Amino acid sequence: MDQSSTRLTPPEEPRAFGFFLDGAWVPAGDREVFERASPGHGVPVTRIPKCTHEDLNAAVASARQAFDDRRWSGLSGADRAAVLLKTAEGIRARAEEIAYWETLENGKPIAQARAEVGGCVGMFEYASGLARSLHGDSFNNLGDGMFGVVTREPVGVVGVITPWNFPFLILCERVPYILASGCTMVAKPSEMTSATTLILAEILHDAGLPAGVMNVVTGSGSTIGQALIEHDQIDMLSFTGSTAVGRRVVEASGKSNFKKLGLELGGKNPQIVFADADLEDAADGVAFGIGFNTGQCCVSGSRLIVERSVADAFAAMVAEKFKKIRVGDPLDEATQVGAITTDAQNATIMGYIERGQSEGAKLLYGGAQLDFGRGQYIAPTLFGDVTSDMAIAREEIFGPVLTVMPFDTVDEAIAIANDTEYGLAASVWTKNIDKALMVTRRVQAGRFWVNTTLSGGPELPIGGFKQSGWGREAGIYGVEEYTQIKSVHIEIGKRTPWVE
Ligand code: TXE
Repeated sequence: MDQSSTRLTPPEEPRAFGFFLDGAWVPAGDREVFERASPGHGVPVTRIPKCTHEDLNAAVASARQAFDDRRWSGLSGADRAAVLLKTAEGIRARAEEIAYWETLENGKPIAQARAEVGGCVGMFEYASGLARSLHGDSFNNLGDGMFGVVTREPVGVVGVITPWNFPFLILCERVPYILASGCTMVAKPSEMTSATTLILAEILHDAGLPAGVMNVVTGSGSTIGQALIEHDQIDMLSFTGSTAVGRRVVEASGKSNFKKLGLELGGKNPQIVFADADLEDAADGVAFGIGFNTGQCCVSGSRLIVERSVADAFAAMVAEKFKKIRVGDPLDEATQVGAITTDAQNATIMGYIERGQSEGAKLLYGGAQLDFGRGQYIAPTLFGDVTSDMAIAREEIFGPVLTVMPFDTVDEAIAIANDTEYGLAASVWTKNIDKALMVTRRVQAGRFWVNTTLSGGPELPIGGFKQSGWGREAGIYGVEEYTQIKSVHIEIGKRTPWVE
């Protein structure tokens, strides 16, 4: 990595990683290796081992042993907090390295990657407080003969499967909360973007996390991922990815040990814009909501639902914003929108753009690949004349493609917003408090934004309604997900005999 000049360049040679087992690196050895090319540059950047089933079993056994002997859950919250805080420092110290590899494997702009890493420091700092404040409850109202206590205990060994769109951020929305609760874990990142998960394992180790508390296995979803979701020594599984694989996770849990599940799946998220909104702000927010991370966010605002009286003018304002977005080399500081992360995703997005046109939608802006000589890029794309039966209006495209649908009444806006199997996120733009509250109450989504979009932080939980998932990550809610509750009944004084 050339850090001396302001313009970063891809590495000369791909960086070879091992995987992380029982507190130590295991080199790839004679295992097959997955070579990942940077989607922004088309050159190989990392080499990641394809773990075997034996590797996975060893990782699960290590996490199991570390949980069962209480080397982590038996510590005080203060001791766990100390490790999490030291990890936050470690991430800060290695922030530039993490952002660089994240950008190379994912294709997101380096400035964005840096900001995400900063956010992850905050996740660890916030979760360290939760390790100390996590508590149960007591019942002093059961009569003089009984005292009741409800304790929270860590669920056990947690499997964490993450996707390629936010490899480090999504991981850090889970790991500190899992560790704060006292659980141990086995993480499996996407085969496309494993580097920063492996780096985090090393940072945690250096911060004093006991061996075996966090293990990382690398490899494909269909082999190692599938074995992890079926594993009967995994007590809970946190899965983030497609709804199709989410369904397999539910089936695997039912067929194995009924492991507890946390699922964050797809979204087709509405942006509702009323004529009384600050339209300049709204146009900027809508462009950000679909342009950010090239629309490859589960919470991307991919459906613009706009009041008819301003619909055409507002679509023109959004198109104007699209025109000005700086798309290009992810390693360039000034880039706002980078490359499409995988070849398959690139083909999927271009397929939807073609389908939108063949189904009769009107292409208002974009719609084409951008040629920068290397890498794969798609222009932010805007479709008008969209009807609710079209695939581009219903299916998660996971790319920079925005559809516009007009509405006439508040009820109609809410009905269009809720006309989807998903319920991950939604935004409303209006200066009218009644409309804002009505829409916030009635639109089914786990995250809601009023006059903004895609904001977040460690305090507020993340998760979906309907087919967007189960459970919540982050905040106090996130740490509680990784606990189970025990009711303790304590008799006071002499027992009333059953047998006289
Ligand atoms: O996701 P997958 P993919 C959506 C998005 C995208 C599509 C496909 O629409 O176009 O999914 O992306 C692991 N058992 N989202 O193929 O396959 C896999 O290795 C266990 C939305 O990348 O769901 C990776 O670590 N694990 C989503 C993770 O699951 C399996 C974010 C996600 O991969 C597995 C990502 C199996 N059988 C994609 N198969 C969002 N909404 O945030 C795969 N995996």
